[in-house]
Amino acid sequence: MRRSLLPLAAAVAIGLPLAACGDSDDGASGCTPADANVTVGALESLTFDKESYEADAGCVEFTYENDGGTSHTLLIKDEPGFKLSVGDTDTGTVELPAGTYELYCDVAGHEQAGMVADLTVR
Ligand SMILES: [Cu+2]
Repeated sequence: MRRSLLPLAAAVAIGLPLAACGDSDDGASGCTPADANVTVGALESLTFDKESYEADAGCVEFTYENDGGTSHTLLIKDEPGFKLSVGDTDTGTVELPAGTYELYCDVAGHEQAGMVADLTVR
């Protein structure tokens, strides 16, 4: 009897963390964007599609689009709760007060190659 319960326990143990991970990924910061959507493109030349981006203060939704076949990430310096990864496209929200921020890709070597951009939040 004991033995037959083990596979079920294992499935539950494996299944729950996966579900929790998916949930936290969807609602990364939990804020609901007004209509401040910033679209950032990752180019095969290891740069973003612009040198600077702008957003309205508050809950900012980012759409990250990959133009090539190399995997990229999108992070905001000093905002450790926010990270997007592509792939193809990814979206996420983050609460940002007015200020100046720096966007970057943390794939090894990409920031040094030029995957950095300014973000001005007004
Ligand atoms: Cu990159």
